[in-house]
Amino acid sequence: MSKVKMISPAVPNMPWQDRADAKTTGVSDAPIWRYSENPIIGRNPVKGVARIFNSAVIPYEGAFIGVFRGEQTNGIPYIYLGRSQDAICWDFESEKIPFVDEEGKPFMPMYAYDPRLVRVEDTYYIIWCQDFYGAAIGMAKTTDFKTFTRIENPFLPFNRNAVLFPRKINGNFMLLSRPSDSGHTPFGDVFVSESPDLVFWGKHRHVMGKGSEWWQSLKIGGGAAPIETSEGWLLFYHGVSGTCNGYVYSIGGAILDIDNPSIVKYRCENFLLTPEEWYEERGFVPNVCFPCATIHDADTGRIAIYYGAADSYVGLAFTELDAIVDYIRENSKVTASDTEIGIR
Ligand code: BMA
Repeated sequence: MSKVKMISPAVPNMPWQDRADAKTTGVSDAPIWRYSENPIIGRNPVKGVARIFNSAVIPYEGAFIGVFRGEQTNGIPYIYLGRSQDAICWDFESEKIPFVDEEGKPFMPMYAYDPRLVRVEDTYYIIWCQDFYGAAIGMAKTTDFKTFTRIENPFLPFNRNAVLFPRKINGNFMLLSRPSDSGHTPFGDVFVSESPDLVFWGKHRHVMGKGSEWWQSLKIGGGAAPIETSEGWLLFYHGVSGTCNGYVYSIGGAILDIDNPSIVKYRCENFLLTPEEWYEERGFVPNVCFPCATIHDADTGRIAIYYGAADSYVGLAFTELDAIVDYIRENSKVTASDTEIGIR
């Protein structure tokens, strides 16, 4: 039983491997380790799909379901549905998710990438990046994973990395996002916006900016849906370093205030995971660890982090709630722009 309480359902069948059994390399002393059988999804996983990465999974009806960024062989990314008994071996649908609009007519974005999957009350929401006269946030909902109804884009272009909170806060849906440009965006802070109905969005607040630490000094972006805990919202996000040889994406950790998540309580100055293994360092885009989801069990405090690796594979890493919260707190460095309410 952990000291810090996780406020979410128990998931006793979640994937897990003890640190002692995992193959852990480490420049990092963070309490996080990779699954020894990584990557869990290799190349050419579906006919016509060259790579799956940056994908999100969730417990569903005693097993697991997920939305996967599938880069087709023509180079255009779309979202594919996958199912799994153990959240490690995945079976994918051969066709991309057939969205419909609110009138039931087919809707297929020009492209769709980096999906997140979040349950709020009895509905599952998929949030991704799609074209809206430039890179913007797409959104859809489902209750049965058969009908996927597109909701209108929440924000103007350009924006990416939208992550919904798993419950309403003070009666409103809350969405993290990262305003951007329509290219490879050499800047970026995380903001939060709220909505009573997923149609009208406002009360935009700055959550946290790129850090002075070099691993996150170019830009940051929300990662997995925040995990509700007795210490606040535990957020795994990505931080980017702009080196002379390209961007390097690492995983960072922060804890946001439970009632007002624009306030950062703790933010770890060290990365938690950075590209070190072959599948993170070598691929379509080298040196990328890009978290998009966690599966976590309230009874044990175990957390499995799903991350895209080198824009080519999906990797799995594990941590425990008490240890990761302690590590983030012990190594926390927050700035005035982190701790303020985020309105100007
Ligand atoms: C970002 C996004 C991610 C990708 C990353 C590294 O801008 O497009 O999908 O993983 O770049 O290429």
